[in-house]
Amino acid sequence: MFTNAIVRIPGSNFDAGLTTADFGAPCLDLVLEQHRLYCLALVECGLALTTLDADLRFPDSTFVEDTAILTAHGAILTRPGTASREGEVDAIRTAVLDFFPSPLNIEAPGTVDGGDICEAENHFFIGLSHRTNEEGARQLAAHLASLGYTSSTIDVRPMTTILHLKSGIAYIGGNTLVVMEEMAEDGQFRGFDRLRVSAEESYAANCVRVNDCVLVAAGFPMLTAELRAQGFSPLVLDMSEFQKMDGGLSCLSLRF
Ligand code: CIR
Repeated sequence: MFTNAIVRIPGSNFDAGLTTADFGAPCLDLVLEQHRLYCLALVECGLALTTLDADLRFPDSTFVEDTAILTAHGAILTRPGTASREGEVDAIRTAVLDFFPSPLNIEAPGTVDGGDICEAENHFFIGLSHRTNEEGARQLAAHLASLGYTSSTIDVRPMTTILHLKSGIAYIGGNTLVVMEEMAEDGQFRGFDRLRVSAEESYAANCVRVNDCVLVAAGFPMLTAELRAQGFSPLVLDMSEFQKMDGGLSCLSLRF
């Protein structure tokens, strides 16, 4: 069960963030409205929110997930793998300190984006990506081990359609992984029940279990129906404006 989440309001320069998507520029009014509804959904799921003001120094800073890994046993502040986002961590440290008195850190030359880290019970999958490098993964694995967790790496660099590991997988509890078709046969997932996401719905693989609900992006009816059929309770949210900036549901909050 999660009780809290940290979120950050998108800035007026949100459209100046990084993106590889070709869906056009985000509409700021819609960005703010979708973010408001996302926050409301977290509250409906029982979370108390720490809502940080927009930080115009960092256009991507609403994607707070990339800056920290918050676990039941302790926190790790990351070192994001792209220069324009490195400074976001200083800004998030204060909020994390309110809940975790002595967070661990990823140090240079290691880089880790939280979007590459998928927790499945007491095991963490660490994606090696164009953001999370081998040294970052090594430091993170050592930190996680010191907190009592196991971990393993998955190389997502050959997968050109995803930015982070969690763009393609989500652990939603009950030994169940939602996984995009391209990754579904990875040997590391063999012990899990797998809900496969077809190529045309692959954006929806980035869903998020929050207590009794699974947040799912709107516009992906097959996954939503499959979740329902498997006994999960999908809560559907429009993510169109965040998708334009390569963002998904998980990246908009740090849940703990
Ligand atoms: C970036 O490229 O860093 C942002 N525009 C999107 C980050 C998305 N984060 C995530 O999936 N965890």
